[in-house]
Amino acid sequence: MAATSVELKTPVTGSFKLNTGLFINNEWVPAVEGKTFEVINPSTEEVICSVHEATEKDVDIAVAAARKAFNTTWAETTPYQRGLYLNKLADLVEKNIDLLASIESLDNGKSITMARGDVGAVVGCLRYYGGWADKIEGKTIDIAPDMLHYTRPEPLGVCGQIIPWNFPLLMLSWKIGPALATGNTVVLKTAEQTPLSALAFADLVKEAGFPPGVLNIISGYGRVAGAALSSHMDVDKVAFTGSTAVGRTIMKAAAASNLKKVTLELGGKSPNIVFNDADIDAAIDAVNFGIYFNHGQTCCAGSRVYVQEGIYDKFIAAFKIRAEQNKVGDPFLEETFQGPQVSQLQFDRIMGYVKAGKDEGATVVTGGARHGDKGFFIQPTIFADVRQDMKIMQEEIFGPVCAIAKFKDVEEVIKLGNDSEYGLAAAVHTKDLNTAIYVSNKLRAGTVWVNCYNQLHWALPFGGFKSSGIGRELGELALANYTENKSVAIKLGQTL
Ligand code: TXE
Repeated sequence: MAATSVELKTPVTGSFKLNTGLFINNEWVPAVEGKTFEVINPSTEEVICSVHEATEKDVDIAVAAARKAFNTTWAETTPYQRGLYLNKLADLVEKNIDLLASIESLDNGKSITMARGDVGAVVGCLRYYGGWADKIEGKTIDIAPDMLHYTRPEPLGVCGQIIPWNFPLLMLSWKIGPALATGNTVVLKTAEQTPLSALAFADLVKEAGFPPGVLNIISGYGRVAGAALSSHMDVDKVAFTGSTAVGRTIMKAAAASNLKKVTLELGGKSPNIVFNDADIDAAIDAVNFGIYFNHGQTCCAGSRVYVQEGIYDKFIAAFKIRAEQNKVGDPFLEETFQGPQVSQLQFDRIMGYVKAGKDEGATVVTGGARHGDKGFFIQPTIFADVRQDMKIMQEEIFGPVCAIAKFKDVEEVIKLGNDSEYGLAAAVHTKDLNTAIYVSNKLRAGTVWVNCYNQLHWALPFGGFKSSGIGRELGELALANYTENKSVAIKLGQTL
């Protein structure tokens, strides 16, 4: 049988032990079929370790554990106590910030400073939803004098949660926070590219005192464990973040099985619009952060940049200088801004888009090649004079590749901005309040930033219009995606 733990080392933490089994019922168990898979360090292309791979049988066991907890211990836990557990977990995450951030840098390749930022946001998210746990209220509705009507928001039951590799721990917190606060139990499957930080996190779940089975975390492949979760007859909801193609598959599986509830947070191709009157230095910082943050592996990346004609040439010249200053390299160096892409597959996909941009005749302003000769590093790349019909303007690249085009006026840029199957995010840079509000209102996107970019917060709902998804995560709105309303009507005046 494969070992269920491994000794790892990072420059920040030194050596530490990591459990590599499946976390079910607060225990580390091996996968039933004994399968494992290798986890690759994207900075070196070397194997970090192997972890246990959940297959259908393991998903059944995890779902049964979650169901039992839902019907027993978790049902008997008061909302206040649920909040305390989430707060305790947040405290433990905060205490272990260096460990968790280092594992993220090792496995995902994001810079250690960014990874610490992610873990800080995990803490905030868990505390936020811990705060909500005892504030989830129904209504009394006055309908008739001889009746009492009230509503109860009740938990859905067992939630399957499938997360991607771009923000492994942060996506986990967005998913489990509202689910656990509202009294659900969870089976969460991490992305096969980045299972490690969630394994370290699972130890903290146990330490925080959650009853066994409330939160189960499994490593595994999408087409095996992910498919088993989304088609499971005893899973009441599936929450997914990932590609639009897989989102469609999950929805079909939900429909074909037990019509489980579905929330989806999918791809994007977000427009980032810069008007002539914008503060150009601030706009360049925002455009730079909008596309290159997390190596462009952000669903809301500002990957389509539209610059008004009066400042177009000046903007491109200044943005080139700014993008070339981004420090690309070893994620464990404090000054690094951009690490490697997550995998060979993602690297190849992105380089394919870079080639398509060149082939279709867009102008390479900077970058356009790999960085170094080892690891999945790509130079921050800017394409200018990109036509609206080019592949790099239409499709999600999910890498450090920015496509820029010129526009004349407000109405034209609204049309261009909305010319996408996606509608996750958008941004407007201008000093004119009227332009800012008018354009924000007209853009079909779940989030619009004005004079900033990527300003996410656990209290602010996030999600997509059009093919960018269904439902909202974060904020109070996420709670509704984890509860069912029950209406109770009581006839009064009778002896019970
Ligand atoms: O995503 P997948 P991939 C986009 C981005 C990227 C592209 C492909 O454009 O280039 O998707 O990335 C699980 N049933 N985003 O291939 O496959 C899988 O195991 C159930 C946007 O990595 O969607 C993983 O846990 N689950 C994005 C998760 O889905 C399945 C984040 C995401 O993997 C499954 C990531 C199946 N049949 C990629 N197949 C965002 N919105 O932030 C896979 N999975």
